[in-house]
Amino acid sequence: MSSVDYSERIPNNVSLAHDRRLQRALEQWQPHFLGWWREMGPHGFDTSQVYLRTAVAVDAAGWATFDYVRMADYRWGIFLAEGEPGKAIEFGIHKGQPVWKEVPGDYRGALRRLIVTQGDTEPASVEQQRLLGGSCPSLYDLRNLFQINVEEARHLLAMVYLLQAYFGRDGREEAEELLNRRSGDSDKPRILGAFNEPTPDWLALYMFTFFTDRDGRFQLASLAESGFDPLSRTCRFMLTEEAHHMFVGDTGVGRVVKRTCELMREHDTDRVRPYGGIDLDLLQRYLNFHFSVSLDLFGSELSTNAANYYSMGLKGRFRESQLEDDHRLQESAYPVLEVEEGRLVTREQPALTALNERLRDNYVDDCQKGVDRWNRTIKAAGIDFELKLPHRAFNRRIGRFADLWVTPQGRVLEEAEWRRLQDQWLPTQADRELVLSLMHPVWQPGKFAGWIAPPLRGINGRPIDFEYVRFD
Ligand code: BYC
Ligand code: FE
Ligand code: FE
Repeated sequence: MSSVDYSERIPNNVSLAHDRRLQRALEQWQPHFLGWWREMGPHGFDTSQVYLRTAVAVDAAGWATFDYVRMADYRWGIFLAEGEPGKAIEFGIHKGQPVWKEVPGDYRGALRRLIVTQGDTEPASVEQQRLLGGSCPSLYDLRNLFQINVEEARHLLAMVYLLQAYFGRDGREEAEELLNRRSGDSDKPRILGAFNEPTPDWLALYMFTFFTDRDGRFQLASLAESGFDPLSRTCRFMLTEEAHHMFVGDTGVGRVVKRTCELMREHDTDRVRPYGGIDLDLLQRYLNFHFSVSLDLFGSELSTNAANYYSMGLKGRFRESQLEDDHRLQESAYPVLEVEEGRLVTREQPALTALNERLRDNYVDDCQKGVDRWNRTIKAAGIDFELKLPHRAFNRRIGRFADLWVTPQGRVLEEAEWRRLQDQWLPTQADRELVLSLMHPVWQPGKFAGWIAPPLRGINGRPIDFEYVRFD
């Protein structure tokens, strides 16, 4: 493997030391990035020592180095997964040609757009989670939050590297803009919808990392198939980090479910609010919200953008190389849910334009597995309740269902009727207040807030009562 130069300010395996132009661009950008991190990164923990995983190389030993790090001293690196000699483009009209080491001139705009959209989500999530440290349910959870935050900031750097190394002046301008937009800002919002929604509490964080980081997983996996080799290799390495983000969401929601079930059993009631718990109905409403806004992130069901990205060889399907077809899709069809005279029906559509929907299908299947795990916990507690993914047409803002008023069960209603019932389906003001009222920080090692169960095990083989964060 290529060696990592530790002597540099930015640990990397991209030969930064030998690229003066890129160095200069990054040296300009880096202070702005650090300014952004101070202003918009985790609030109030600059001097804390956090037991973090830092990537210092891309091999098994280097990508998961654990140690205490002062938040203010964190060093973000630029890493690409190892290249494969002789690699060919897997799909689209250039299938079989060698992968590109430079940006193909004709596709420059499309590629830049994909990279900017991906890059924009990373700092957005950090901004959304900025205040959560102050209400952590445990030091274990606090550490996991910061792990995610530093890695999302690294993902920003990963996209900025591509912009600065391969896109010249307009790439540098885009890199600056990534630091200028702000989640939820009315003048300069983040690009995609879900990244402008607030993440005001830890239940929202777990739902976000389960549902929205999982969109990240599927988008990154598609970009990892790219014929533009630097993008592919960057995304491959990002995916290794992404797994932990989804783990935090999966186990986070799972632990809330577990605690709720314990309280239900102990007090023989499904009304656990008086006992400091979060009821299953409320969990379902949070789930409905986060699932539906995350579905929007896949774009329109039929999209010529998606078709073009694929044909150009820029963005593939999930696990493209494992699929058995012609990898061009000019002739094939794919079933897509549509609206006809106010009814939902499935129709065959050209597979190329249906690629967003196909990726959304892969995503929904994966989400269902997590929901099944949570339901096993509920069942094991002897409780008759099932969490469910709402219908994919429910509460959508993007695509063909955006103008439709669909229930979580998939029934199309009139707007007024839907609005009358929406408090059953989406988090209410009272739900939000209840959850916020539970958000008191727990700072003692091994202690957990009363609304969430402890995890099964600690991080990196450490015990659950390990001092994951030290305060000065
Ligand atoms: N909100 O042709 P269409 C992650 C726009 S998450 C607002 O259907 P396309 C992470 C669209 O831009 C992964 N606007 O869309 C997770 C287009 O705009 P124009 C992020 C939206 O292009 C947690 C118009 O609507 N990565 O990493 O086929 C924490 C028509 O769109 C939305 C990527 O997204 C929306 N939800 O597909 C941290 C990968 N959806 O042309 C990080 C890169 C669509 O009218 N992005 N629009 O101005 C893409 O591949 C595509 O841009 C999309 C959209 C899949 C997002
Ligand atoms: Fe990310
Ligand atoms: Fe993530």
